[in-house]
Amino acid sequence: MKLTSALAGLSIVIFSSIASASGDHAGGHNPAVAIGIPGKPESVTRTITIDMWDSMRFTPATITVKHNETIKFIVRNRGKIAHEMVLGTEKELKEHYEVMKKNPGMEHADDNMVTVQPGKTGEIIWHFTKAGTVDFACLLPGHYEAGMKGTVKVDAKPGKRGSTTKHKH
Ligand SMILES: [Cu+2]
Repeated sequence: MKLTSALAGLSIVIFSSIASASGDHAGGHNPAVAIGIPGKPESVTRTITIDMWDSMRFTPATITVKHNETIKFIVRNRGKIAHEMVLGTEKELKEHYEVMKKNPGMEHADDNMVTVQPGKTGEIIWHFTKAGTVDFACLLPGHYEAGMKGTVKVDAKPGKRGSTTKHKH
């Protein structure tokens, strides 16, 4: 009983430290987030389909987009077990993965991630506001370690804008 509540307390502490570290995990739309911001359906400039496999791979695992593009990712689970796609910096993904390993039954959902059951399809709409590299991974226990990860290269050359999304600096 005491142990359980201590553990619950501990995971809350871990969670809040991640929330403040990433600035976005709690579901806030922090415009300063390094990887971009949630995209609006009406601003989508391109759709990219990504397959997830039980071999712990995404295909394609390397994607190139243009700065300011809003991408709709159609995320298909082609395997027999659940997978997920989570966008983040490598640091955020690693931290989040450690939390997931300690809390295997943890349910989580946010604009930068989607969990997809076998044979199903999910989607993420993401606006890439900064040039550079955005990582993505499946953070289910064992999957990330097995190499279930990929990268989005965000080209510095601006893409065509959807409707303008203002972000403060
Ligand atoms: Cu997976």
